[in-house]
Amino acid sequence: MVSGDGAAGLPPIAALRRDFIWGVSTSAFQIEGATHEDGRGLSIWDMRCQRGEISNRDTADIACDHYHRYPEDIALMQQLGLQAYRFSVAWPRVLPQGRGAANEAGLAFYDRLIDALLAAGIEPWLCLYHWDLPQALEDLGGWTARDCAGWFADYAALVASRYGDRVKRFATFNEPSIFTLFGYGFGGAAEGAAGMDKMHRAIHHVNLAHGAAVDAVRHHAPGSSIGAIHNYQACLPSTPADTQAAAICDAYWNRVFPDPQCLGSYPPLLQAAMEPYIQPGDLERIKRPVDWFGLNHYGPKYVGTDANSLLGFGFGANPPELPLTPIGWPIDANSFRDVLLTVAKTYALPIYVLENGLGGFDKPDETGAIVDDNRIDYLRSYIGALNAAVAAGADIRGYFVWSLLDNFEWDSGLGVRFGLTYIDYPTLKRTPKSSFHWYKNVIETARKIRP
Ligand code: IFM
Repeated sequence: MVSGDGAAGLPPIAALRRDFIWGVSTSAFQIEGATHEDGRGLSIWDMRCQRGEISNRDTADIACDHYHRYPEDIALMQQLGLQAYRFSVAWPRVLPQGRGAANEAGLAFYDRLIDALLAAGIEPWLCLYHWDLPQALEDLGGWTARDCAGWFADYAALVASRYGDRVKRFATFNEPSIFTLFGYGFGGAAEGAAGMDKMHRAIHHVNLAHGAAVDAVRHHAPGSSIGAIHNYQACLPSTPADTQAAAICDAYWNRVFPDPQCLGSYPPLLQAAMEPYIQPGDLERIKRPVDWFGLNHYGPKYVGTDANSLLGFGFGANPPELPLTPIGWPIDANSFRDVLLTVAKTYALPIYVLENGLGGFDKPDETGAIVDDNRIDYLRSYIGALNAAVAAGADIRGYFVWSLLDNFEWDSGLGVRFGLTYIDYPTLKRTPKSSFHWYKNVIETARKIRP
């Protein structure tokens, strides 16, 4: 155990393990840029950008230009004193058509990245899928096609056999519930048209893909530590009349992936909806042994009944007393503590918090400094809640801030900023924000007081 309570402005960390891992997370499409370089294929998000469906008609063609500037970004990670860095591999960069011939130039980029991380003493955590499905596969039905599970397993095998000598932490999917819910349920994302049949199919095929990828990674990268990353937030009724809507939201948002993956069954509320897609042996194919539970958390969701939504629910009013982030997300660190305890109890796996952070509209002040005290306050209270969950018995082994850099925030484009580092998009200059220096201090303190 370490003791950091009382340090000025720092969160309580006394309950954390000695080997607790401090990190940051990013994803390929959001930071890499170079979307047309070195043989990369197109993804469904390139197409959404090309269709002009992103706020301000932004694209991720350059984003943070991490593809070229990764040495500078690793220097920032070193400055932070990070132990680990979670990134994703862009499937269309290494397999431009999603399957078939691999792209050596794309594979070589991740060799360079991984080697540079290891040389800097930072452990690479590799996520296979952070939403950038190759468009060539979308043309064949994407996640609504059962074959997509096999395409994903082949891709996982390629990645694990290429990097498994150096990478020991693999995640299959980042937030599968978010891209299936928003892609097919609400119908407002890159996966295409909405429809309940499409959504349930996609959910089941992503679950099958997860199970197949776990097996592929175990086989090609023996000894590696494998998990999936779930966006898990309390789904609460906006009014007493919304209780059922909130329960359905909880089943889709929080449970429809981890339940079959870790417990071997779909949540009871969705059992009937999922039944038509389940073939004999599928639940065994999905529930493959994993080593940890990756948890992304931002704040509770208040849910309202909505007869006009395919799903029967939408987002309702937040309680007026709850503070909001600049982009309107509720801030409630106690809810984070409760979610951590629920996940620890339900799935009985070691937990790594692999995303947590605050989205805003940060701007440099007249001196050029980016003072984001609101982000520091948020992170401090959430790390404190994590410490409280550990003290109450949850096995939590690491915490990763979203994100190292401001980046392409999906439909919101480049306008919404989650970074510890400010990106001036016209020049691509990186400037650490106040929160960067604060997080560095948290990590330094935690590591110093370890015996
Ligand atoms: O930017 C996203 C990330 O890609 C997935 N989790 C939530 C973040 C903030 O919206």
